[in-house]
Amino acid sequence: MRKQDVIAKLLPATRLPVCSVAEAFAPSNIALSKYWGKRDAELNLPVNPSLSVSLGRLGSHTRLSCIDAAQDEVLLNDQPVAEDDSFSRKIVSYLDLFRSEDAPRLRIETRNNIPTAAGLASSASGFAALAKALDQLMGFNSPPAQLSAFARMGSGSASRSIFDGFVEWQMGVREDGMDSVAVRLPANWPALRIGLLTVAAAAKPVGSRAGMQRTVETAHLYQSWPLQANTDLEKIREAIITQDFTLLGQTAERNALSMHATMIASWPPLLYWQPESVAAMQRIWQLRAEGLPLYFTMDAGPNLKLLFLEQDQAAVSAAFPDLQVVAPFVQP
Ligand code: 2P0
Repeated sequence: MRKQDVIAKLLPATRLPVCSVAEAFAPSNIALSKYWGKRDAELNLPVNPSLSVSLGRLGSHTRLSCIDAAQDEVLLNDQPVAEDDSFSRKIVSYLDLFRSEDAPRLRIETRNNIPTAAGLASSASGFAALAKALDQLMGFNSPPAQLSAFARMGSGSASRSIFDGFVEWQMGVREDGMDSVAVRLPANWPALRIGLLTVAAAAKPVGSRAGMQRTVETAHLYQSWPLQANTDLEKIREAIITQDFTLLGQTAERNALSMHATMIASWPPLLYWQPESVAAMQRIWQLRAEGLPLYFTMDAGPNLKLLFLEQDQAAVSAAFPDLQVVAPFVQP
């Protein structure tokens, strides 16, 4: 199904702004049980459910304002972005899904306070903030599940960035994807810490979208991924409910490495790691062997996200002095 057809069933035919300015924030998120592979590339419907933790105040802030101009204006971190840049084109075609042709053009100002070099997906928080701001501007008053589905149409992982805390993106079974939405889990974990370890800042050669498509199409190993992902998600959920950090860390680390195994088994091979990534993994395994409860997860890039508890923060920071530590459940 086309995005336009799904949206046409949910929103009025005439879609015009009800106010001239709207703004919203959405957090970045780190998946503990990953999304990798689509069953529908048009609607970003996943092959498997995933579970993430949102990063509190690290994320994207988006402001939309109506302007008297022939074209939309896109700014990223206060810098104008050219109309033909892929970033601008993605945003404008996303907006076009939700507005009438004669709706006023918009200035779209996005600010990310995510360390860009850390390899955190800004598309997740970016599309979630855009979906929220647009919903206000147009007066749609979408319930959270609908907002999550709208964000997903921009980028799959954005469905999770609509919410704070632990978030599960249910894969759904419907053709229109309206049951493929995220929900917040009713649990907090104030002692949980996430360390952003930047080992290489270079842009990744293959983006997530193309990478997951290549994996689905070429890696035989991918056949085992849905089972692994479903099993891991259940364990992560249990770990969160029982606050079992060992189960959380072990499962998240193995889930990430299993995902990377399917990437490596693609053709041409997809290896997102740098030598420094492997050195960091080995250091973590060494520290763990010495008794430090420290685990990691990784996404489609060379950097690591460390998982540990508040009580071990000094020991972890001593081993990784440049670590940026996030406390997802602690209000700053
Ligand atoms: C995740 N990633 O669960 C996984 C783990 C990367 C590795 O979600 O094509 O940018 O926009 O739906 O959401 C990154 O994929 O891809 C991602 P699209 P997206 O966090």
